[in-house]
Amino acid sequence: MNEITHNLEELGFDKRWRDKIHTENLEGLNIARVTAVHKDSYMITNGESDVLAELLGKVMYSANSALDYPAVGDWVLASYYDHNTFAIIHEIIQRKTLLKRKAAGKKIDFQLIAANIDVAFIVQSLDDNFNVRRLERYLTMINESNIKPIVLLSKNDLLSPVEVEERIVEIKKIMPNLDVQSFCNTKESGFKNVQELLNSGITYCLLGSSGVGKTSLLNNLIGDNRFKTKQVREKDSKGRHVTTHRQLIMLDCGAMIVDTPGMRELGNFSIETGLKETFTEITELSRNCLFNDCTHVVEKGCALLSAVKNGKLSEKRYENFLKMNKESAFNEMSYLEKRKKEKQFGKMCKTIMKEKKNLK
Ligand SMILES: Nc1nc2c(ncn2[C@@H]2O[C@H](COP(=O)(O)OP(=O)(O)OP(=O)(O)O)[C@@H](O)[C@H]2O)c(=O)[nH]1
Ligand SMILES: [Mg+2]
Ligand SMILES: [Zn+2]
Repeated sequence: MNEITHNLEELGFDKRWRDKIHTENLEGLNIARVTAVHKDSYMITNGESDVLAELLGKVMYSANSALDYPAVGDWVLASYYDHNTFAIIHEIIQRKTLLKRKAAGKKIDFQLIAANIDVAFIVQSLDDNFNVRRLERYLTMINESNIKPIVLLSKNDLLSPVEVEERIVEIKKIMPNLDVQSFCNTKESGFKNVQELLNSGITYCLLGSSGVGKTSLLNNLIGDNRFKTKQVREKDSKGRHVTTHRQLIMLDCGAMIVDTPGMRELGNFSIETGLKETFTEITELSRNCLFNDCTHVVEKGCALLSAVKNGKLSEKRYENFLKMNKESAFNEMSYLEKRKKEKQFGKMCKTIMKEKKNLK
């Protein structure tokens, strides 16, 4: 097992991480961080070089859900082969934070976005992408995992300073403690405020719809057009995602940043904490509901309904809260149902195998 080298430290590894490792036999294993996730393979780094890696078969076969697979940003224990050109991931070190959403479409499972993120930048562009309800959705996902959210409103060159301020006030009015800033990728001084937010040893990630300028910002922070962004001329690529996979990048200032493909759909489940923290005033208000199990829809003495009625709570915010709550409960139920069926199926297989054995 390697020492906590300077290289690992630069990637954010410290004693607190080391203390999380409980594996007894560490012989031949190295600490590394996942920098990219492809379909069946990973890129990992020990701070010196990036190496292609695969997951140990045993880990794969004992996986219960998507949560058991490595995500970008994960710390792992890996064995290196072929002069350090290939590696096998043996174990994921317990995560500090995890960004996850419901997998797109009808599938009820988690999709991992990134692990061990300290600060998440929610990027919305100030043109028609600006949407407070969508922002609440992202915040719920981020708050679920103890990650600090910062809202970055991009393309502020497209609006007048007064209009930009109006948008910021609109957010601040309902979420006064949220850090909200605007920036622009097209002017050299336009993203200085974002640069100033970055600290070495901290891992950030860029989240937001396709086309809001996440990769343009990353390129600006690197100071080089290293990653592909949408070209204005590419009219036919409208709606297509330019960034196709998640990747962790080390910046010169020592900060690490994960760029992600734009998300069209942000389905949620298991978001109880996230909802509580995003909708703090609703959580507070609901304590005054007459019934403990108030669903806040029709009940007499519902504090939320009366707050909406007398204008103390925005109706749209209240509706978004209910919608996400309902959606999460529905997905949660389907997920548990699915797991139950899988378990029953597993049991059935075992019984059949046993009976077969007994017949022999
Ligand atoms: N006017 C203006 N255009 C911008 C700004 N930032 C990005 N753009 C343009 O917006 C388009 C999309 O930018 P990208 O950086 O590729 O967007 P993305 O968020 O990475 O998109 P995906 O990878 O698909 O998720 C490009 O044509 C950029 O030139 C900005 O601050 N102002
Ligand atoms: Mg991109
Ligand atoms: Zn109520």
